[in-house]
Amino acid sequence: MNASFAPAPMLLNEVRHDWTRAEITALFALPFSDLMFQAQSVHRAYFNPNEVQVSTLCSIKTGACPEDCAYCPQSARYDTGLEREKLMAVEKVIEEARAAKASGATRFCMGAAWRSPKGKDMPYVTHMVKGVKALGMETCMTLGMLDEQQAQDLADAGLDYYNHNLDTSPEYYGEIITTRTYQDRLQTLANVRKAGMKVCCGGIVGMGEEENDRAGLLQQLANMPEHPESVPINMLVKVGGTPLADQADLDPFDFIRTIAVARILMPKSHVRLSAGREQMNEQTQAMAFLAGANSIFYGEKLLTTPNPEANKDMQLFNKLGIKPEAYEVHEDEGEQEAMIVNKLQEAQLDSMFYNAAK
Ligand code: SAM
Ligand code: DTB
Ligand code: SF4
Repeated sequence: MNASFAPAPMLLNEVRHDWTRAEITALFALPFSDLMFQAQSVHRAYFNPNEVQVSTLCSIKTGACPEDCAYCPQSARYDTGLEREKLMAVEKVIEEARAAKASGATRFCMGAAWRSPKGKDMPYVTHMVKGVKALGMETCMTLGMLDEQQAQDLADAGLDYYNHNLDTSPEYYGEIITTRTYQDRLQTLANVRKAGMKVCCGGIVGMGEEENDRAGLLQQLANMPEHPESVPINMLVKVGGTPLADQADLDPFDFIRTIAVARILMPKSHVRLSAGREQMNEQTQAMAFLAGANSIFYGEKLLTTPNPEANKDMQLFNKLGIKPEAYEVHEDEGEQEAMIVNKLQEAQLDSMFYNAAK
């Protein structure tokens, strides 16, 4: 039999902002191989499929958050055993960023457990942005809701990205958060755009939502006037004490499908294989890269929960022939390239050592 199973050609160069729920649901319903083929075709039209961007997270203000996000270990409403901490000193944040750069990260993402920053916090966070940028890294922050002036102040300090997630579909949102509305989140995202920063916006899956909710989240993201440059897809990290601690696992194939559909809907965006990697095996992570994920959080901790060890990630990159993506507009690109090659070689040596010890 020699029938061809190539799907009908797609308009690969078209970036759309008018996706219907039915179109997105139809993508989710494709046979797995067909969905993966479409996602890979789109991915290869815009990106080198063997490059993955690496960011490191730093919790600059941990715990005691007044919001009630049902997934979050940092909400003051749930007893998760987390120690509350004050805002980290600017020098300490810069020191952490320096270490992240030395281990090969190109972007430093600073997160605070706030509903929104207070006036007194702004001078500290803008200094952090300036200090981290001076190291030659890209900067990202996630501090909760921002008004227009706060967004402008961060943009003026040189902040490259602001992360603010929609988390889930508008329909399911009320099951997860009651202390701020979907509209509040859209307003913050509009303020970030207006101030000229890049947007990092995605959500969490595995919170008991239905496939239609995952489609609804992606529809919201894909129909924004401009697609977020970065789209984190987090797998729920179940933390004891939170209302979602005993949530049933999402089937890994449903997770991969969400990544693939995000890739197809937002062809030019970096899709981030975000929280939840510590609980995933290498094969699931590799499949996420095949589905079009091209960014990860790198370093042993996310904000408060564990992430794979840096060396383990570099070993996985080596096995898959993946190279960390260099930061394009950077002056010392040569230095960065050398750092990345060095990290990959170190990981290779380590894995040889482990094999020898078997
Ligand atoms: N407090 C700020 C806010 O929520 O806007 C910023 C920090 S908050 C921790 C950043 C994002 O982390 C949340 O929007 C959520 O998507 C993600 N997140 C938090 N806890 C998580 C968990 N247990 N599993 C997966 N993602 C989580
Ligand atoms: C995002 O979408 N995921 C990151 C980042 N943006 C700030 C946070 C994940 C947090 C996972 C739970 C924790 O470590 O506290
Ligand atoms: Fe607070 Fe952010 Fe956690 Fe919600 S996700 S409880 S706003 S730290």
